[in-house]
Amino acid sequence: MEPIPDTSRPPQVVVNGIPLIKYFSEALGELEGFRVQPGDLLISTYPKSGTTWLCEILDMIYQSGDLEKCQRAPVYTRVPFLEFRAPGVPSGLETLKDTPSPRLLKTHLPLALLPKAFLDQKVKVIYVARNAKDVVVSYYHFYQMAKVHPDPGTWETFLETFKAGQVCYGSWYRHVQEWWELRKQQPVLYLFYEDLKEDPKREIRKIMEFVERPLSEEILDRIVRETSFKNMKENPMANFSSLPSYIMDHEVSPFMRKGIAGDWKNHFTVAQNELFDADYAEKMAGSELHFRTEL
Ligand code: PPS
Repeated sequence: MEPIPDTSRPPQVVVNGIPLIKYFSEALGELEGFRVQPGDLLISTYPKSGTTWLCEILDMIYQSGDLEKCQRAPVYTRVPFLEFRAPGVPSGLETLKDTPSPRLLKTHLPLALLPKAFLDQKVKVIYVARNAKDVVVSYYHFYQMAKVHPDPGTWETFLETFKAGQVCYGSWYRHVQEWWELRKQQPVLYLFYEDLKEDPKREIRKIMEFVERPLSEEILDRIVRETSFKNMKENPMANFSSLPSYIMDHEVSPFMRKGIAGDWKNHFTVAQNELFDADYAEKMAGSELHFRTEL
């Protein structure tokens, strides 16, 4: 068993009003002057919205469906996570030093904390959004297993913290809306987790078109198959099992947990659901965004 550094569950740190994992907040200084390269593609999401799924799909597209090449390293090395930092493992910026161009980059940062170069140089972005109810359930389990987060407390408390935008990365409501608005200024392909679940082939076609990498029907079918929840859950290069357990403890809750739309129904009480809907209606009033909470 690897030694467990005494670095577990540091309290979150607030930067420009946005709560963050303490270690990630320490990466922001160095990230500020981040230089983008021609051909960079940014994968942006609020946490627990299908990031890893999209990373795997994109790496498969970039490797023209070559399975062996996609096994070359864990997904967090193939697609560096910009603001990632944790004790005893390479940071996102360290990983980037060995990442060849054209690069796939991952972030959860809200626009206020995103390195300026991504906006100034209008880097192509693929954003995936997931309905808030499934996000908060997934996030609750993730807080329990990923010990870079503070203790989530009870489900009831966590739900309130989420609604108040006080979880790491702040308000879901703001995140999904501001990245939606960004479409007006730069190339952003805005996808929905529920659409990917409903018809992965249709959504992967959209992605291929956006990144201008057309592939054969046979390769497309292979990408759909290899990036299914079942296959990714069993794939050690996609399921985060290679991170030390003092960072992610899959025995508490696996990273690849359920991978469905509608699991929130197993967690929300009727009263919690009613209150959530009322608060949601206020926070999303006037938004063009419509989410499906079940399929
Ligand atoms: S993270 O830590 O924020 O980057 O997490 P993220 O990858 O965004 O989201 C994790 C949730 O996505 C589910 N997942 C998938 N669902 C369907 N199909 C595939 N292939 C897939 N891969 C990951 C994962 O199970 C997490 O959701 P929950 O609801 O917890 O199962």
